[in-house]
Amino acid sequence: MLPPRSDFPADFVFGAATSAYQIEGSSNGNAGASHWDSFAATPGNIMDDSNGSIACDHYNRWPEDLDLIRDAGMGAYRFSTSWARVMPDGATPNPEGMDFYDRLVDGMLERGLQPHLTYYHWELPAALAVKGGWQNRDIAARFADYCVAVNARLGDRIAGAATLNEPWCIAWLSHFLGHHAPGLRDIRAAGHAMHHVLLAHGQAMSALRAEGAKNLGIVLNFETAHPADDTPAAARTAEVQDAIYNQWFIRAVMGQGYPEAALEGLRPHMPAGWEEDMQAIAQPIDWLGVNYYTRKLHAPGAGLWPAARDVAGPLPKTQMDWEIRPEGLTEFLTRLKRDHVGDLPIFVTENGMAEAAGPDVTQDPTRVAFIGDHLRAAKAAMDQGVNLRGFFYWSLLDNYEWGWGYGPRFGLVHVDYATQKRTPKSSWHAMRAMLAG
Ligand code: IFM
Repeated sequence: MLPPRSDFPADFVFGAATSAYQIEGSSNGNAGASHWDSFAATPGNIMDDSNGSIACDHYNRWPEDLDLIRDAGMGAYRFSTSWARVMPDGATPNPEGMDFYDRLVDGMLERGLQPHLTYYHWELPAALAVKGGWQNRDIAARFADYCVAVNARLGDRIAGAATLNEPWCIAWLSHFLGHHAPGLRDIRAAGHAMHHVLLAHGQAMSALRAEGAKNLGIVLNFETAHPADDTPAAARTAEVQDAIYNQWFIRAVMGQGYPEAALEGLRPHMPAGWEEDMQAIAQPIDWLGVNYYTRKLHAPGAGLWPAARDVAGPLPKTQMDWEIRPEGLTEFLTRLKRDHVGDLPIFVTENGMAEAAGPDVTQDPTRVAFIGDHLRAAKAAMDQGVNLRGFFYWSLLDNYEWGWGYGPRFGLVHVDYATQKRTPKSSWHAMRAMLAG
């Protein structure tokens, strides 16, 4: 059961989110190769050996997809531009790629949808990846140039823009844990990427401001880090994980410096002179995007820093075994207000769950309950004074779930990947009923 629309202010934004590589089909329209194409082509990286070359064929089917958002009664669409589509070699604009996003934004406006742009949701051009990608300091200037080029084409029509989606995934998950492109497990690579991703954010913010771009922010992901038991060692392990995941990025962006509990392991592996970049990183933002899904239980592991291992928790789980814990959303929103952003506008830019399709693909009762519980958790934070302005469900469509391939289904709308047929699920109907008020 979803809460009534009237629980939220009239100008509260309800929308759905997607990202380019996960839905467009990277083989469409002369996009350049990205590091996700090569990561997916490497044996053992993707559970079902799939890639994003076709995905949901959104490149060709976008009018139908935008209709689905409008027909659900939503007012906004959070989408991303693909760097590799817009600049196949990482630097030279591709008119065909720019034209696609131009049509897409016009299509949103024609349907009364606010376009909420994310500049980077992970498809780094392969040409930049081979030069070291996020390990190479030069990426910051390249990223700023890319943002300026996209802004020059779309900036007059978008409602707001985020530089990056989930820098924890871009840096830590991809360079330390090895689960995402480029698939590295190297602490020095991670230390460099953890810093350069933020430098890229800061330089892009400055460059976009110089162009007169408005309503700029960043989207960070937060995951509750609890100790697996009540020993001091487990508490310490969770504290380090919390620093890496939940504090590193927001503290740097807000000018609060990197957390010591993460620096203690990363300091020797940071790029030379990183301290001098902290001011360039801490550019004022107009809003913060919060992605929230789950919590993890952390226990001390054997071996080297950060010597942690995850322990399965007792709560109900999604198709990906992620614990469902709505109160974590209230906790993060109130914590962000208290410790980092004060009254800055916040959007929940992603929240959702993977639920396997049953014999009747339209039935997703667990997702309906999930959305209702998380909307109530968001409202609870607002009741405690959090300046929350909107909620975007992840995701509009079932899509390519990165290393998990096409198995997990996050969509309000089912996608039959063989036929590309879209079928709204009961969660889509529940959202529509709620928004119809
Ligand atoms: O699918 C991803 C998305 O690309 C980024 N945030 C989390 C989602 C679910 O894993």
